[in-house]
Amino acid sequence: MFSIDGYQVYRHVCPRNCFCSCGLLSYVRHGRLEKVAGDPRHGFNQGRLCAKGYAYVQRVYSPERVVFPLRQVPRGSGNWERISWDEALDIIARKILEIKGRYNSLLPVALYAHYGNIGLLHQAVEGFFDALGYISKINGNLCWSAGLEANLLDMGTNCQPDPETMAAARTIVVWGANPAWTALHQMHIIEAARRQGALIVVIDPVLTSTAARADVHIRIKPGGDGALALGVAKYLIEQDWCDQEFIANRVAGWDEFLTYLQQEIDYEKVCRLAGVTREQIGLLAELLSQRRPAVIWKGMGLQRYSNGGQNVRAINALAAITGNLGQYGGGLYYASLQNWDLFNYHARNWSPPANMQGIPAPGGGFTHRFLNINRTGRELLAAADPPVRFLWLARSNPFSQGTDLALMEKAIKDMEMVVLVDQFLTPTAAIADIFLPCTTQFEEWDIVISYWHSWVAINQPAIDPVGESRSDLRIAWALSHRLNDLSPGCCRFPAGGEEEEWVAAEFNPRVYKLLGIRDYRELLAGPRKLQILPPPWQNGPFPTPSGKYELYSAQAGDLGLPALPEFKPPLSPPPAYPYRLLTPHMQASNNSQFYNLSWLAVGSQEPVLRLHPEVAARVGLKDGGKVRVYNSQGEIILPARITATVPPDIVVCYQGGMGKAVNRLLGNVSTDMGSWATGAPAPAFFDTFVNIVPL
Ligand SMILES: Nc1nc2c(c(=O)[nH]1)N[C@H]1C(S)=C(S)[C@@H](COP(=O)(O)OP(=O)(O)OC[C@H]3O[C@@H](n4cnc5c(=O)[nH]c(N)nc54)[C@H](O)[C@@H]3O)O[C@H]1N2
Ligand SMILES: Nc1nc2c(c(=O)[nH]1)N[C@H]1C(S)=C(S)[C@@H](COP(=O)(O)OP(=O)(O)OC[C@H]3O[C@@H](n4cnc5c(=O)[nH]c(N)nc54)[C@H](O)[C@@H]3O)O[C@H]1N2
Ligand SMILES: [Mo]
Repeated sequence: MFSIDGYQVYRHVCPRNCFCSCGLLSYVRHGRLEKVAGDPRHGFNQGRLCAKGYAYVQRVYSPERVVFPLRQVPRGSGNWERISWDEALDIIARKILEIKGRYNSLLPVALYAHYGNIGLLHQAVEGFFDALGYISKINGNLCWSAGLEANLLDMGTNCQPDPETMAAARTIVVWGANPAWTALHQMHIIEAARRQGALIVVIDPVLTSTAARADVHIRIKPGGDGALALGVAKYLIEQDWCDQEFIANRVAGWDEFLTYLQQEIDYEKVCRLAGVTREQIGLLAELLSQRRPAVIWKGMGLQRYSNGGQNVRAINALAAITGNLGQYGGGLYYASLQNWDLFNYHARNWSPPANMQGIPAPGGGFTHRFLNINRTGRELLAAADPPVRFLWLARSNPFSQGTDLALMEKAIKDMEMVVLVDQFLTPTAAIADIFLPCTTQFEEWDIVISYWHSWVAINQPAIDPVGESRSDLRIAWALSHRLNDLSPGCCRFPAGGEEEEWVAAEFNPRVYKLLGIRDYRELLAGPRKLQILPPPWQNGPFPTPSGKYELYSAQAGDLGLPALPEFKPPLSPPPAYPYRLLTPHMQASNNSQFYNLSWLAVGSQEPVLRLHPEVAARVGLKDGGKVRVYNSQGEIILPARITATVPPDIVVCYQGGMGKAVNRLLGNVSTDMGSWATGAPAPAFFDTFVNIVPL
């Protein structure tokens, strides 16, 4: 904390699920947060913020923010009444214990925790339930599983070069990402590279803000990326543009890959499947091999398909065979989990009391019952002996963000108690009995580790909790306290403590060394960067079974996947639903968050259906006219926005709009990969088809 112009200024870090994990400064006067700015000492955001960051002030004091525990009677009625924390915790603890006694098991208790806050101390939610016993856990995630698994198969790890070194690239291929909206501060680095002569290629079916800033926009057919990548690989080989030394020393499966390309890939097929031209194939091959170092950034949009993992593997192959892997200024980007692995996870790592039983674990002992997040509804319904009777939701808003919603609603009808910890009455709140209000990052201690860059920043509370809100950690302590009062020894999670000590407990000597500090409190003077050198894959073996980059992966074969990055087409539209519906991430929101803030009124909160002028003419729609969007899952009504930025066979509705869950239209098609890396595949969100009629 320091003082300036009559303000007390505190350091924070944005805990949203976002590439940037920005350093923040809060300006506080008379105990009130008055403004938020970027932390100039944070090397990634360098004092800048996105609009959402500045709008935090409005979010903290929003009249819609819930700051007292509430009970809804009956569920779904909107009839919420204020209750005390003591009452709320007592009701919940008694219910958990009663269920445990009735079933002689905690498996009827389920946890759905996602990425609404990625701070390490928020993992106390998982820690608390692990300390209680073996429960039913919604497993996997809605986000990046297919891409993570593809990278693991090819390279054995999910790490990437320092994104600041992208500034030294001569070619940057942004493949299925929209950083102008979703990774704002990386855009500054891309622009810096461009000023020094880098060429920027964007591969996206939509003319996005990122594509509009590029030198080349390749308007790929959705899910056709693998075909394009394999066409480029074939061209590279024909031109003798591959890095033969890298291939000879560092790559496994080259011969099998060559045979596959020769036998299965021809340019005509590639052009048809990917919707590209031969010139575009040639240009991409030339840039990646002749204009190095070249970066390929695989976005998460690209892998939200039933063939998403395979497509990521085909793209990875291009970076390997052109020798861009491990080259300073080049390489592959997706996510950097090497930094996540460094910390202690003190808040998360707790184990149940002795003698607890659960699902028999393969190696002996017991484990949780895991339910696939992409099929939450049907897996909750199918869970029997014992059934699921209690659900705790934290950091998650499945009725806006998830899939399989009609069945999830049905499954919840049979539950005896649903508890939601959040800040707002989200669409998910409708199915909750008890709402527990949580604090924001201005009201709690925390530490956030980026999955993109290597800056580490701390979060120091600047204001008292608003109303009676409590952090996820404090809620876990208090519930453990109440449970242990009622049934001594039933939960091993601590019943109280100091948040700051829990921050300290996440650090270890290795992290301190990499940060160049001796104590976490030094972070209060400014964020630090983990010094992880050299860039990944420059030297040494890949942590794969062969020690090489695996074009041919026997592990993939063992998982029932093709061993090579073969192209498998995505789903095609059935006759009744001729339009593919894309629902990517929005500029002015973070998933379902921020939609309710008027400060972000950039004309984007209200979801609209974007469609091509030809489609509008075909169905007889005017700009702004209401359109019914439907399929066998359900329907929603949206205003139409007519725009040639989307192709004629695709309609686009950016995800996450409060109250108008476009996800009602999503079925439960899965990505091809994800179970091995994260426990479950992710939803293939973009393999969704609809029809539209004007109203
Ligand atoms: N159609 C479609 N759907 C998608 C996607 C898509 O591309 N298209 N993308 C998917 C992806 S990539 C993701 S990551 C998911 C995101 O899905 P979620 O992680 O569920 O979404 P969020 O809206 O980020 O956060 C959920 C809730 O966490 C709450 N929250 C914030 N801070 C805290 C806290 O400190 N404690 C607690 N307990 N709660 C807090 C927020 O208020 C919010 O209501 O959505 C997925 N859904
Ligand atoms: N402002 C903002 N920032 C965010 C988020 C947010 O909601 N809002 N969410 C955060 C989270 S949780 C995530 S996972 C990331 C996601 O951020 P991104 O990685 O950018 O992913 P998406 O927004 O899902 O999709 C990116 C692009 O992929 C394109 N696309 C769709 N299908 C295909 C295809 O078949 N091939 C190709 N090549 N492109 C395709 C879409 O048109 C879209 O422009 O952003 C994070 N940052
Ligand atoms: Mo995500």
